[in-house]
Amino acid sequence: MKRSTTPEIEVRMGSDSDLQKVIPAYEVLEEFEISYDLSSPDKPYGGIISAHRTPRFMQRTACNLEQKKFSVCIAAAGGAAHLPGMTAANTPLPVIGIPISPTNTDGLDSLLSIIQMPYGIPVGCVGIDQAAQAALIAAQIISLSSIEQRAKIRTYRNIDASAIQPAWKNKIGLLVPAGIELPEKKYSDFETLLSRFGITVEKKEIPAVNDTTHLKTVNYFETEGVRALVVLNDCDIPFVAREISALTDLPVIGVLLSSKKVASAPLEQYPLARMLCYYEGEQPEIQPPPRGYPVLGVAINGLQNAALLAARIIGVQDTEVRSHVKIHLEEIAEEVREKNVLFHALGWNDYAKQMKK
Ligand code: RP5
Repeated sequence: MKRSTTPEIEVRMGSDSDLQKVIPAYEVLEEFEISYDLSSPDKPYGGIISAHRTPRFMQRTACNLEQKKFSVCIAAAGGAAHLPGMTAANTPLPVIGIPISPTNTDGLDSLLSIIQMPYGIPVGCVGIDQAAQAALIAAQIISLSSIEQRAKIRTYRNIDASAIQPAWKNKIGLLVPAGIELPEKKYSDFETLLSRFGITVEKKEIPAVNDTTHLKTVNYFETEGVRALVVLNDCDIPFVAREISALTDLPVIGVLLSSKKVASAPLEQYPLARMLCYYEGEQPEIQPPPRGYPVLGVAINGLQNAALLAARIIGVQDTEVRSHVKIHLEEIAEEVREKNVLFHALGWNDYAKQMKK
């Protein structure tokens, strides 16, 4: 284990019963010699931290992650998996959630608890039990400014390592597969939100099914120096983000758009689960590459949180963007406080009436 007084990644899990499933994350971090956690006996960071059973410890350590110079937090939890979300609520760092499948469910409860975050507090969620993917994306995020480290990751993931461009623009790429409708208003809200963090976005349409255009588009964005890709998916084509993630070491954020309710289904047919993980029986062209699919999923229709997650990712290297993330967190807290003042001033009845207007 690589120890350092300023580790880069914190790995927290809700219970020691999660440990077996988290081990692949440690293995990937060690493979890339990335230091994690702080094991001082009085003030440890990382390890077993429960959002429910040790709420104050969870909150104190989450609040101090930035000051302790961590760059990314990986948080694993199962069942009513609140650890990633509550950690993200207390830090401006990107938080990657690993939904753990508890022994008596298939993990859909954990996935939904982690991914369905409300506006304002993004968590990037990997597939159920996909701990290695979480560590890979964490490695990708902290390596964006190091050509050497990026080459190492790309070689490990079987991606051409000779074609690395220094990713150094406050810009992201948005990939819209054919057949997925992105209303103009949603796009302009996304663009406006990103602009508050000093981040620009370029939109490109791509075919829904993988062909050479996918690689060309990814190469274009890599050359352009973007620092993350946001890829849209829908219930019929929930795997585009995964396909894109197989082509690049840029962090890929997957958003599932749906105008209808996403009906519950067996795990292997549930679009959110499929967006993040390969299931047996899918079309042969989407076989998992040797190192899987490092995709960070956000809530259904969570385009705004995708923007906020991208801002947190860019904020790892850019202190100005990080400051904007902190200001934004304060603003959304203030909005809730103001609503509560009005709620008490009007009473529940009139408050409900003015909400309908
Ligand atoms: C969650 O509850 C943990 O992350 C774990 O997955 C689950 C069960 O915890 P134990 O009862 O096994 O400690 O908070």
